[in-house]
Amino acid sequence: MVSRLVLVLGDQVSPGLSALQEADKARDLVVMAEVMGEAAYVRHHPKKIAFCLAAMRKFAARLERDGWRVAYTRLDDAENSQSIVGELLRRAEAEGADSVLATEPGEWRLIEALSHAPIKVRQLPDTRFIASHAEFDAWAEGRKSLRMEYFYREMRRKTGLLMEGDDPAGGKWNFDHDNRKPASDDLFREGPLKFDPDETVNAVLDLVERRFPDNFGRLRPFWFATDADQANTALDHFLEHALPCFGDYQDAMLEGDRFLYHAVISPYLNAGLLDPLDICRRAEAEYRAGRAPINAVEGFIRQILGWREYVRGIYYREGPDYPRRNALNHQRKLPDFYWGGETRMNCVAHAVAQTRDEAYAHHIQRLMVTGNFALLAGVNPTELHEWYLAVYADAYEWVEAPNTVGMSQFADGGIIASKPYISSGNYISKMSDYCRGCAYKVTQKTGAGACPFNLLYWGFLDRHRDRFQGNPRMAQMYRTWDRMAADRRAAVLDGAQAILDRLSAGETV
Ligand code: FAD
Ligand code: DLZ
Ligand code: SF4
Repeated sequence: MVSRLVLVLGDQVSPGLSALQEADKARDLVVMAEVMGEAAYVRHHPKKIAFCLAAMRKFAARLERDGWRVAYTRLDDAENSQSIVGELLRRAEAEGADSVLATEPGEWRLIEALSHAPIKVRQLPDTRFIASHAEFDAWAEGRKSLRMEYFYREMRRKTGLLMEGDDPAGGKWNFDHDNRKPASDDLFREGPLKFDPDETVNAVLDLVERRFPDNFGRLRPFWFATDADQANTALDHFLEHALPCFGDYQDAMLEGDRFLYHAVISPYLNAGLLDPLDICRRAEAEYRAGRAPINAVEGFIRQILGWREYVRGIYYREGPDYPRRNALNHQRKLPDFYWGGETRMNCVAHAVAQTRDEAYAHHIQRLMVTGNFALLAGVNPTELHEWYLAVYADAYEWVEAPNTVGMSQFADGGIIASKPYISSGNYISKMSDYCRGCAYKVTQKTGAGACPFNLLYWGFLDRHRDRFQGNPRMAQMYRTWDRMAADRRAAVLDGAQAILDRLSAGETV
C-alpha cells in the first residue's frame, strides 16, 4: 500500500490531533518542518520562534517514542525547501507517498497553500476546540448581532460547565461586574511557573539567536514550558496560586508586575500543549472544592469557553479578507514606539517594554493601552494586526486577528464589538499605577502636558460622529462632549491634532 504523509504544524503539537488519529502508524510518515516560510512571514518575536521550534522538536521525539515514523526538517538542513508545501512535496517524492493528511491550519494563508498544493491534501477539522465550525455557524445563522455572551451561555449548557441543572452556578451567567478592582503592590504574588532551558531548548535558542538577530524582542532569559508535562505543571501552579484572585484583578495593570493573576498559558494552549475543555474542567473543580470563588472561576472559564471559541468561530466564518478590513478607514503608519522607539507615555512604554522582554502582555494592556492608542490615533488596522501577530508568543491569526481587527480596532464594522473600545487616560489611571510615573498629567484635559489619551479620545469621537452618534451605548459620551463649552472643545481638538501632527512628523509623543 502507498504510504501517506501526515502533516503536523508548529501549533499542532497534540497527540490527539485529528490527522494523527486518522493516520496509520504502521503505514504513514509524519512530516514536521522548521521552515523560513513560517518563521519569517511576519517578523516574529525571537521567544515565539524559539517556543515553537522547541515544542516541535520535543513533540517529534515523543511521537517517535510512541512508535511513529517522523521525517523532521531542521531550519538549517541543507535540503530544506523552507516552505511547508515544499517539504511535503520533497518528502512525498522520497517516500513514494501520493497524499497528505492534515488538520486544518489556524490561518487562511496556509489553508489556501495546502488547498492549491500539487499533491492531494485532505484537511480534517481541528477537533481541539470545544465548538466545531458547524456548531458556531448554526448558532450564528439568522442572528442580527453575534454577541459573545449568548454564544458563551450556549457553550455552558452544551458542556455543563458551571451549571446547576438548567441554571448557571452562583445564580448568574457572568460575574464581570465584580471584576474591576485595581491591584496593589504585593510582594508575595507568585507569578507564572518558569522553566530552565534544557538541552533541546538551548540548541533552539542558539539557532534563533544566530538566524534572527534583528527581530524585535529579547530571546533570553527564556522560561516558557515547551512540552505538555511542563505546560500542565504551569497550569496547576496557576490554579493553586492565582486563580482565586483572577476575577478581582483581571483588568488591573501594575508597573512592577507583568503577570498579576493571569494564567500565562495562551502560548501552550494555542500550540496544543494544553486542551481547552480540560483546563475549564480543572478550573471548575477548584470552585466545586471551595478553593476558588465563583467570580474568579466563571471569569476564567468565560475567556476560554466563551471568548476563545467565539473569536475562532468569527475568523473562519468571516473568511480570508477579515484581517485586512478597515471599516473606519484608518491609514496612519504604526508609530515607531511600538517597536521600542521613544515615547513619553508611560503606559505605552511599559506595555511595549514588557512585550519586548516577555513576548507577553495581558489582555487589558493589549486592549486598553496599545490597542486603544492605535484606535484613537487612527493607525492602519492591518499594520497593527501584523504587529500583534509578530510580537506575542500566543499569536496565530485565527485568534489574533479577531481580537485586533474586530475587538480592538472596530475595523470589522462592529461584528465583534458593539462599540469601539476607546477610553481616555482616566480608565488607565483607575486600573493601573502607570500615570504616577508619566511625563503627561492624566488629570489635565488640555494644554501641552495633557495626557494624549484624553485629547485623542474626544478627537476620535468628533471625527467619527456620523458613524457613532446614533449608537445608544455611546450617546452619553456625545452628550458629555456636546455639553462642554465651545472654546474648550476647540482647545481639545487643537491638542488632539497637535499630537497627530507630531506622530506624522515622527516626533516623540
Ligand atoms: P488569561 O487572562 O489568564 O486568560 C486565560 C485564557 O483565556 C488565555 O490563555 C486565553 O487562551 C483565553 N483568552 C482570554 N481572552 C481571550 C480573548 N480575547 N480571545 C481568545 N482567548 C482569550 N490571545 C491569544 O491567545 N492570541 C493572540 O494572538 C491574541 N491577540 C490579542 C490581540 C489583542 C489586540 C487583544 C485585545 C487580545 C488578544 N488576545 C490574544 C487575547 C488575550 O489578550 C490573551 O489570550 C491573553 O492575554 C493571554 O494571556 P493569559 O494566558 O495570561 O490569559
Ligand atoms: C509560528 C511558527 C513558526 C515561527 N515556525 C514554524 C515552523 O517552522 N514550522 C511550522 O510548521 N510551524 C511554524 N509556526 C506555526 C505556523 O506558522 C502555524 O501553524 C500557522 O500560522 C497556522 O496557525
Ligand atoms: Fe498613559 Fe496618559 Fe497615564 Fe501617561 S497620563 S500613563 S499617557 S494614561
